[in-house]
Amino acid sequence: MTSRRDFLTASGAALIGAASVSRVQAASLPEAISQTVPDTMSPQAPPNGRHFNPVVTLNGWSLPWRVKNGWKEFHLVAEPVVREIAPGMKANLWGYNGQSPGPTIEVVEGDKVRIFVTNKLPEYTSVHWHGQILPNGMDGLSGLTQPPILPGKTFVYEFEAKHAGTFMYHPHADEMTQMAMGMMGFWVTHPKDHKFMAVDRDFVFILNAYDVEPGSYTPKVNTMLDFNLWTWNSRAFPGIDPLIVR
Ligand SMILES: [Cu+2]
Repeated sequence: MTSRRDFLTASGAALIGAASVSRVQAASLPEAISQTVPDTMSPQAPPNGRHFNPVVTLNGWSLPWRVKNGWKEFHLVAEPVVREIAPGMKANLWGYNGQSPGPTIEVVEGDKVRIFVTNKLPEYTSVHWHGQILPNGMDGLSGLTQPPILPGKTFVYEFEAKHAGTFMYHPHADEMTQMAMGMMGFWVTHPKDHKFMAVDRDFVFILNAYDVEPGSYTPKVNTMLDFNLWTWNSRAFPGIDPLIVR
């Protein structure tokens, strides 16, 4: 799905954003693919690597990767996004690669994974790979296991996907603001044996909540309980797609 022309364009864009890596390194960043619509992407058979049965992300999508020297490389971009919560209602959220939730990352048990995270937010961020067994320095807790990723910078996470399961990723940096603004996404580590507990279709969705006052577009991030929008993957009726198994 990546044309050579698209790749060159994206590399150019990455050069501007990735101030912490040299121009030579930036030119070798994987393409930062973005999604402009809240559509449910049909599952894509993995183009390389070991086989798995891809999940379907409700009103979302899975992030393409490239393989480089045995590592699966992804490029996440933390950024402000406009998410259509339902037809006729758009919200100013924060997310990844154009949407909230961010794209689903799908790997196979035992994969070596490298994720480039570029920060295009107006403040620092980090990514915590919730539930993964990984080296402490890759755990994404800004101020504790790493310095925060400053605006315009790119941080590289590397670890092996040790155990199969459905997980999430989210910032550990100004958490109350960033998660209330929609920063979250799925991580699915498929079992080595793709026939293990096989199902016809595996859907991933998270129930999240926002407080967006009528007439406004931006969530009130200090709201703790009195949310007025209960959403599935940052999407509300009648915008939630049906779960089509076959
Ligand atoms: Cu967590």
